[in-house]
Amino acid sequence: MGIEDASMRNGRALSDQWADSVVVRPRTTEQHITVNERLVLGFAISILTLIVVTAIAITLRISFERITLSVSFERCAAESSGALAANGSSNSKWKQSRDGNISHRDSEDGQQPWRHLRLPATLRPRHYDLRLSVYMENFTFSGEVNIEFECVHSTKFIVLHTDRLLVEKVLVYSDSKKASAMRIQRRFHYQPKQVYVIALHREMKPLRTYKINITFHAHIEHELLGFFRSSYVLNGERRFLAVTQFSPTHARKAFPCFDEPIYKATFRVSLKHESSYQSLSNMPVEASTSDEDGWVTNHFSRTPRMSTYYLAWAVCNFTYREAVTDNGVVVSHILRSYYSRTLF
Ligand SMILES: *[C@@H]1O[C@H](CO)[C@@H](O)[C@H](O)[C@H]1NC(C)=O
Ligand SMILES: *[C@@H]1O[C@H](CO)[C@@H](O)[C@H](O)[C@H]1NC(C)=O
Ligand SMILES: *[C@@H]1O[C@H](CO)[C@@H](O)[C@H](O)[C@H]1NC(C)=O
Ligand SMILES: *[C@@H]1O[C@H](CO)[C@@H](O)[C@H](O)[C@H]1NC(C)=O
Ligand SMILES: CC(=O)N[C@H]1CO[C@H](CO)[C@@H](O)[C@@H]1O
Repeated sequence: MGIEDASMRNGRALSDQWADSVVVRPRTTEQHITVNERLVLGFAISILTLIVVTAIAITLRISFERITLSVSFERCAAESSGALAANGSSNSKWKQSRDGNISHRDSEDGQQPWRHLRLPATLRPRHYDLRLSVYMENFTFSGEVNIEFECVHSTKFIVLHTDRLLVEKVLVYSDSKKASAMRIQRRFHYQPKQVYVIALHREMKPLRTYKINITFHAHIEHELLGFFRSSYVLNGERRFLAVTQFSPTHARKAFPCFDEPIYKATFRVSLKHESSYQSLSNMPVEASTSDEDGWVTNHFSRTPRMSTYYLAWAVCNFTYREAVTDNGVVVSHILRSYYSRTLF
């Protein structure tokens, strides 16, 4: 099956990435460092979990997608009720629609596509260019995403997922008129459905392609969802790493996106971070640039067409020396053996 082949390839690409970055960069200091095997296993397992969950998700595609979406929406509704309390009117409307008053909700949906459980099927993303700067010293990141999408049905609204992201700038371009940005009537975050809505002055037309540029920033939370941080102790020193867990619906916590499995697109990711850290993603590094101030930007090559929850990256501080355990077992070998047990 095509998709499963892709999943194999990606698993392999990721593990090759690991192997490369772990083995290729020897340190000059001959310090003998031992690694807590629990750390190594823990990290391996978190990456493994991602792979396994995505593999399951692909196998059970449609049903899984429906179940997890509704589960997560139920939970998010409960979580966001506090934030919503500030807005009496929208809160009561939202509750009404959740109570199963379908006719009431449907009559509103005509003009307000952001109230749907699913994204309106009016736009289809094709490619994402995602640039992130990761600040490990204060656990924040800022990013810019450029999404190329096709209009399927005429609409004035761009509705895409965001959660916990602070959106700054938004620019929309039509491919036919590259020079000027389209006028935006209003834009807002609609938390009950974890979407960001951009209402344009003029409708977008079917079969045309458009581009949207969004800049945003957010915290790297200490929680196993989205783009989150974790830590371990090495030689009595606490070290941090930041990794992703996007399955099933958490990519929206890392960048604005059409975060439903049916919206498959290609992704090009670049990660900027301090040079004491390394970064990994689904694909190999295509180019790497360093600034004089000790920051590195890794540009990863374009992924195959895939769903958002399949994207993964990590910013960590493993080096070759650290990767060798007491018994001389190399981290990449452990990772490899995990992959081979699950995937091959
Ligand atoms: C709350 O209501 C005000 C005015 O009615 C509106 O401007 C604002 O966007 C609403 N906020 C949310 C979160 O719905
Ligand atoms: C649904 O909403 C309509 C209009 O707001 C109301 O008249 C009706 O009683 C509601 N039905 C249920 C089952 O709540
Ligand atoms: C985090 O650090 C970066 C770089 O030092 C800075 O640009 C950013 O504003 C900081 N963010 C917060 C929330 O302090
Ligand atoms: C990364 O590891 C190196 C040694 O391998 C260490 O000197 C450096 O302080 C670490 N950086 C961070 C941010 O933990
Ligand atoms: C006009 C503008 O800001 N364009 C940017 C959109 O995003 C891409 C990639 O993130 C940038 O390369 C463009 O410069």
